[in-house]
Amino acid sequence: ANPGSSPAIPSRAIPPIAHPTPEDAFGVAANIQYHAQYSPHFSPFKFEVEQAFFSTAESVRDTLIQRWNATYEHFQKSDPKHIHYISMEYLQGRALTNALGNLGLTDAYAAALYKLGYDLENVVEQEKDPALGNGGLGRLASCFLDSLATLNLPAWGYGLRYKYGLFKQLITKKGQEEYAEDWLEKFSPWEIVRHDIVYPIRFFGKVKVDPNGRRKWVGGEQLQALAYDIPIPGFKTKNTISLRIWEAKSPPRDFNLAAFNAGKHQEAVDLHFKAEQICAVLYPGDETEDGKLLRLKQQYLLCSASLQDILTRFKDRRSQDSFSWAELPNKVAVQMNDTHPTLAIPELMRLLIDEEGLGWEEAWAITSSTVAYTNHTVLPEALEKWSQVVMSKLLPRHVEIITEIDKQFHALVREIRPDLEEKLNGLAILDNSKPDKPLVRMANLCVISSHSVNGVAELHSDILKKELFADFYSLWPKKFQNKTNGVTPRRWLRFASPELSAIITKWLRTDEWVTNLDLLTGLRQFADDNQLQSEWTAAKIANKLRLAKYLEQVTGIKVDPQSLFDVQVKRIHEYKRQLLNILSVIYRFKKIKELNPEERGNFVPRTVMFGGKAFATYAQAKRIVKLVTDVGEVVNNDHDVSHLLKVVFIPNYNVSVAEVAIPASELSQHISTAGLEASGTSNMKFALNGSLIIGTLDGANVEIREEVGEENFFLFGARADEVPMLRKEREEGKFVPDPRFEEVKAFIRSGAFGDYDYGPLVDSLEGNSGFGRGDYFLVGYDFPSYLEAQSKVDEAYKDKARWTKMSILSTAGSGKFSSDRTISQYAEDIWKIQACQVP
Ligand code: B1H
Repeated sequence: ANPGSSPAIPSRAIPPIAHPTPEDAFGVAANIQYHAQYSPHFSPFKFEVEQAFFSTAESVRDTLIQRWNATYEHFQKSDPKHIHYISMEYLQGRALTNALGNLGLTDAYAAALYKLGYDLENVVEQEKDPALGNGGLGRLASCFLDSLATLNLPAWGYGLRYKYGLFKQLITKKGQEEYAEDWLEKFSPWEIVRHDIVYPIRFFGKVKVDPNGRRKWVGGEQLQALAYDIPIPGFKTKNTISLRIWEAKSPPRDFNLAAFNAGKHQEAVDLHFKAEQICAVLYPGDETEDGKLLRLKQQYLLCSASLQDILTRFKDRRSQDSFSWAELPNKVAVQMNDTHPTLAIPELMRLLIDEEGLGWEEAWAITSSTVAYTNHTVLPEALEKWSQVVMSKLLPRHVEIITEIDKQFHALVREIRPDLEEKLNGLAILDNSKPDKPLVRMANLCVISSHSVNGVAELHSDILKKELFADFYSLWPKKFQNKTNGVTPRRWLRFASPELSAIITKWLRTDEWVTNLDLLTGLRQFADDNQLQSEWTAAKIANKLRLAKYLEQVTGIKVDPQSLFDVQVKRIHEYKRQLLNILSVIYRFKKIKELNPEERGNFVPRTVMFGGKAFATYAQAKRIVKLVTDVGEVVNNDHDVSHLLKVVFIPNYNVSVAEVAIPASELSQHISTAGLEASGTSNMKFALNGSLIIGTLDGANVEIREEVGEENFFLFGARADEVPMLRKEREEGKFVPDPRFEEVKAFIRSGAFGDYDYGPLVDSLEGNSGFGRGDYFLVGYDFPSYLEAQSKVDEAYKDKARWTKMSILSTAGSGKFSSDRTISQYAEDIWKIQACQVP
């Protein structure tokens, strides 16, 4: 038997047994009790809330397993083309609420738990948030899986089973501190280990030529990839797909018993430890370049295991006599989530040529019509470039293949576009411009080898065509596409804000919007209706109270639920400009201080919330976190100001925190330097939840503004096409800073926020040139227009009816930003796959 045989066609099958989850509360309660007793994880008769969570999850899992098996059995029979989404990151968030909601079992389980003495709300809080991603890119992958399942598309997600996800962030007097996030501390009830799905993985070694002239990679270190599957249920459909995550394991024979018995304990466990290290931690970079060999090993493990799995299943589904590899692109699509899984390209070539015996031409035709690439950033420091020396050692055969692809690319350009020949140095995969440090450019490999290259918002895709990949675009214009990101309306509206969802359903007279988000436009006609407005405000207040309670729990800070809730949550990065936000908060603080008590009465009270993690070695980002907390310390304890302004840093921002913060927000900040945020996806979640955006014309903001209406969007700042000119003017010493900007910087330098040295942070906003100096991200240039936009926010908030109308219109205009729309477009334009619904 094939080592990776699909579970759907075992040679000795067990008959499926009846559905074990009766759908009434008594039956559900009995099923939960059954698991507490017979799938125990704690001492007998213990049924604390933690055991209640695990038993509830296991009970729900019974239903998921049944649907899951039915789904892949159905796919197996129908043999449709499948999409395989390969991503180094997933930010799944908690699964219980989502699973119950998608299955339509929330009420039954809430009632059952009540009978057993628990509130569903408290039980779901027990679940650890698996944070196997850094930010937007990982969360996008998870939203995509939700949509793939809901749209009944034949799909697999592939990722890695990191033992430790993104670090846990603590905010202390020192600023951000990082701690290991052990999501598997006890275990995850959602992952199912597939002991029969194991593939060999090789590192290092060398390439040997056999007597027939065939090249083969041999020797080196060998280990194994073991599959764990996580069920992804669709909403109101039986279809349930898999997120398959790989764990690195040493081959069993490598536990050296002889050495162990001879007393060499260390030697014996070394190999185990070495293998386990590979998936120990999520690479903690977000748009930074770091942590070399281990990261490359992770990337290769993911690509090799996933492709071996994909090819094994493809072979299983073909009949012996009509088998043809040429069929692969008609049955298999592979999407690479950024360049992190680029090794899928040479690995597919290697498997086809070295293992299956295909010729180069045939393998190339198959590979390049199977793989597609999504670019998520234009930041130069995030464009992956690997050392050829390192890669040749770890993956010698792959470097041979990459070199051949590069050679053929050169020949092609010389043949069809001789005018581009002088640009070949920049377009090539292998960068040999620095002889002592030759590099492999992963993005170029992706563009050259993929049949489709897409950006994640219209502006970003335009920048790819006009700037980053302009010459490639001139070579292959049809390859380039846009697929504006989206978010799942299930998790981000239906479940995160049940109050608002109920109101929407009531006014639209249907809950179809949950799977057809364009229906939200139906709210527009009621935007002025007093009744809807008062219901809308009440729902918002309920969400604000929930967040206020949470903030008090985790920070001890009490906030005024009547104040304007202003939120900026995302990774901390200079280009995202949390600094612009906090500078304007400082300005606001100073102005309030200068007012007399009567004038203060006119001031709109605000609670300004920040959240997000800074890369552990990104000093400037950590200074920003520290500044926000220091400003909070001063502002929140100032008796003249604290009733009008509070500044809160929400610690450990993650999916679960987002689910509380976003529905409570009234204003949200998406204020990156134009041209640098590829899309953003939280902007979509906020708009969907009726939170107005203050933002620049960047990423998906551009499209959100078009959809919600420009009168419902607080726009400011330079446009992307102005940025290069502005930087140049600055270098020429032509920039004249606004006095208010100078005032705020001087105030920080004066030590108003304690004795921490903010010099390097303020310095970065001054001078005339250079990265990190000379205000590369144009905070100073955008500051005045930002303040002006903030004044408009205050004015608008004073008129409650106007604000509520804008909020309703924001939700009403958010239909485009469903990941269902995004995934339908990928399915049709790139993957050429069709729905295959379980009857
Ligand atoms: C995005 C990344 C990213 N773009 C490198 N690029 C990483 C790059 O670990 N690394 O090395 C990790 C992540 N992440 C984000 O993708 C964009 O900044 C957002 O604008 C976009 O919305 C999101 C999803 O497309």
